[in-house]
Amino acid sequence: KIISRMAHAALASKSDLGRPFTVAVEGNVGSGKTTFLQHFIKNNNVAVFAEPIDMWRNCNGYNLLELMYQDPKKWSFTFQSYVQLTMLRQHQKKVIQPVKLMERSLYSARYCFVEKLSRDGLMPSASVAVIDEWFKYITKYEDTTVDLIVYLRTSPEVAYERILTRNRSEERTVAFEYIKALHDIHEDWLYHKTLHKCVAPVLVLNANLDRSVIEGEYEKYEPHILNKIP
Ligand code: DGT
Repeated sequence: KIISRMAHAALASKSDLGRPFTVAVEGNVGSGKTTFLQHFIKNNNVAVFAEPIDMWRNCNGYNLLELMYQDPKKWSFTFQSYVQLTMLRQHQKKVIQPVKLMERSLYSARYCFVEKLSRDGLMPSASVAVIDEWFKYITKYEDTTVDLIVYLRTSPEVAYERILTRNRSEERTVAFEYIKALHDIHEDWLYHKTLHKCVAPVLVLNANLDRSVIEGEYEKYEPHILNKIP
């Protein structure tokens, strides 16, 4: 019994030391997650994982992101299945740094994007059920722990303006109504906390600020983000 207790304690301390403080950066499409991540790239204590969008654009030669926007009824299940796999891989990546910063997570894929597709009737409930079974299995048996969510909070107008300016080819058909609805879902999940489970404490940042001042805002909250607040 004593040995088993010691083994248990050793395991517990290993996981305390071995798991990085994991931060998921969330926010609407166009909220500035990429700019936020760039701010931390030069920090040696932080492992930064950008969203696997290049993989979505080339899955064995198929641009799934484009297919999803072109014909969501036909392709959204395929796309979300692949998003779920690529996000799982991000969660699983081992790092040597004490802090792991991820752009989005398994959670926003399910709680924001699948949610929206489901509400719009673009993903049939049988497909949502299959995504959900995978989601439950993965989050039960894999370590997908998030310690902090940074919510880059924008107005839908600002997010939409940034999408128009960056002019990503797959997003040319995105309408303001879609961005507004996604905004409301993010708000209900991370701000009002009325939708789905909030898997970690949420740090809300004003991401409407202009690029020239936003760096200062990020610096102000850096100790929280890097788990330096006792
Ligand atoms: P940023 O830097 O805040 O402007 O970030 P974005 O807009 O580059 O990144 P994100 O994740 O908000 O959106 C990437 C594209 O993928 C966007 O067109 C929305 C689309 N998308 C559709 N379904 C999903 C999903 O389940 N997860 C993610 N992440 N993106 C999805």
